[in-house]
Amino acid sequence: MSEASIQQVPTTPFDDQRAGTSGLRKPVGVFEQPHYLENFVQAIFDTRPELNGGLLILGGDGRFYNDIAIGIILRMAAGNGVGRVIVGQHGLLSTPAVSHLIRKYQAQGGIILSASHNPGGPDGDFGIKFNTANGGPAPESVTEAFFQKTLEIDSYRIHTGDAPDIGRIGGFELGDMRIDIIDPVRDYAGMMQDLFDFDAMRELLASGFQLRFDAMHAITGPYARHIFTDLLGAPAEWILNATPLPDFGGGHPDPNLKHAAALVALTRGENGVDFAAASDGDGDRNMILGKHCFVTPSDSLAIITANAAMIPGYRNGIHGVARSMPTSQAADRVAERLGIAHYETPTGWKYFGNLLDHRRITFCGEESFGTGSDHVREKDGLWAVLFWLNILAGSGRSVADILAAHWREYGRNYYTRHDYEGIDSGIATQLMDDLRAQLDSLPGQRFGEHTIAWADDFSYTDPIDATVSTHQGIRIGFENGSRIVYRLSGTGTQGATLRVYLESFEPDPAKQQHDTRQVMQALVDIANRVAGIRARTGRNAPDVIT
Ligand code: G16
Repeated sequence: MSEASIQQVPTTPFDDQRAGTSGLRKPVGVFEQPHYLENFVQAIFDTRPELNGGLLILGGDGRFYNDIAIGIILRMAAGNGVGRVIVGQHGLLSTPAVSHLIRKYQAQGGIILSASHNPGGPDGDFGIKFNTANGGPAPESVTEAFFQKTLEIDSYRIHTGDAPDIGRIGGFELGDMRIDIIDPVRDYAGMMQDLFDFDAMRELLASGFQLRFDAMHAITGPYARHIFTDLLGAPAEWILNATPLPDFGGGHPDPNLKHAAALVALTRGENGVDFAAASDGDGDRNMILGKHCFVTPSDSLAIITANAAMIPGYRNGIHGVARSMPTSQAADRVAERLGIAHYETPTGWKYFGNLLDHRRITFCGEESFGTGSDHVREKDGLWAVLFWLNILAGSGRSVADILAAHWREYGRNYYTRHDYEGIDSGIATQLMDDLRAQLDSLPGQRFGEHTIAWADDFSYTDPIDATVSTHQGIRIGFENGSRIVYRLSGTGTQGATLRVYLESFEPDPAKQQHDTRQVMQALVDIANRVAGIRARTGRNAPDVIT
C-alpha cells in the first residue's frame, strides 16, 4: 500500500483510559474529544501485533456515536495493516455475536462498541472493549498493556480514504485491507439452532402459550425478530421495542425489575403472559419472568445447570459451573448434587475465560443478569431466554412450577442486591477501607438471630494461570449461612456506585414462598449498621433494588 495514503497524526496522552469491569466506558462527550477514541484504538493495535495482517471483527450496539466510531476504527485498521475486517451491517453486532464470529472465523480479535446497559444518546455513555482470539473479553494483563500504551502515545495511524457505507452488505476495499459487511444475525441464529430444540419451542408457541420479549430499543431487536418470529413462528408484536435506536428511545437498556417495569406488568394479573424476557444494550444480559414470578439471575444459573440434560446442545454431559463471588450459592448446590466442579470468581466475565477454555466449566453466570456457556466467551442474553423456553417446552411446566420444584429439591437462596448510585467517590472508598479495617473484629458479633462467622476481602487465584486478583469485595458470612457482600461497581461513569449483595438460605419448603423483602429485612439492617451506609452517604434507601 502506498504510505502516502496513511497519515501519522500527532497526539498527546489522556490519563483516564484504564478499562473498568468491562472495557472503557465514558460519557459520549469524553469520546468526542479530538483523538480520544483514536488514542485508545492505536494502543490496541500497538499492543496486539497479531492484528497486523490478521482478521478483526467489529460491531456495536447501535448507540449514539457507534457509526462514527466504526468509520474511524475501519480507517485506523487500514492504517495499521489489518488484513481483513468483518463488520455487522449498520455497524450492529451484539456482544455474544462478536464472540461467536471471532471463534467461527478464527479472528485475531474483536472490537465491541458499547456501554452495555448504560443509557445512550448524546448525553449518555459510550464504550469500547477488545476481545481476544478465544472470543472473550481481554484479561486484565491485556487491558493494562493498553492503558500503559495510552500514557505514552504520541501519534496514531489512519488511512486517508473513506470507509465504505456500512449500510450495504458486501465486500469492499480500503487500501490493502478487505472489509466484509455482513448480516449481523445469520451466524448467531445458526448457532442457536444447533444448540436448542426449535421444533419443540415452535410447537409450544403455537399452543396458546404467551411470550413477550423486550429488546429495549437495543441490539437484540433484529436477533429476536428473526429467531422468535421467522424461525419460531411467534407473532411480530410479541417482540417489544424491537428497533435499535441511538438513544434506546430515551430509556435505560437494563433488563431488571426497575428499568423493564412495563414488561414485568405484562406478567401480572389474570391475563399475565406465561413467559417474558428482556435483554440489554449489547445483548449479553437477560431477565427471565414467568406469570407472577421473577427468576433471580442466581437461580437462573442453578436451574439451567440442573436441567442441562433436557437441552440438545448439552445432553452429552457438562463440565462444571462458575459464578461470580456476589452471585448466590444456588448453583454450587446443584453442582455438588451432580458431582461436577464449581468455582467462585471475581465480578467480570473475563474471569470465566480460562475456566471455559480449559473445559473446567460449561455454564457460568452472574447476579448482574448475566448467564452463559462454553458456546461463546461472553454472557448471552438470547441464549438464556432460549434455554428457558426450551426447558418450558420440554417439561410442559410453568416458570413458577419450575422455580418451586427447584427450591424444594435444593433449598432456596433468597437474594437481593441494593445499589447506591452516584455517591461521592471519597466517601465510597472510605466506607470500603473502614470495612476492611473491621474484618478481624467482625467474627463473633451478634445481631439478633444472626451471628457473624467469618469476614474477608475476596481474592482469587486463577486455577489455570495462577494470576491473583485482590480486593474483589468484602464478604461477611453468618453462622446460619446468610451472606452480605459489599463492592464498588467498576462500570459506572458518575461518582461511585456501592453494591450491597444479600443472601440467605432456606431449606424448608414451607418457608420458601415468602416475600424476599420481608425475609431480607433483618440482613439489610445489619448491612447498614456494619457499614454505616445511611450516615456516610445521607441516603435513606438504595436507588435500585434487584
Ligand atoms: C459488566 C461485566 C459483568 C459485571 C457487570 C457489573 O456487565 O461484564 O461481568 O458483572 O458489568 O459490574 P459492576 O458490578 O462492576 O458494575 P455488562 O453487561 O455491563 O458488560
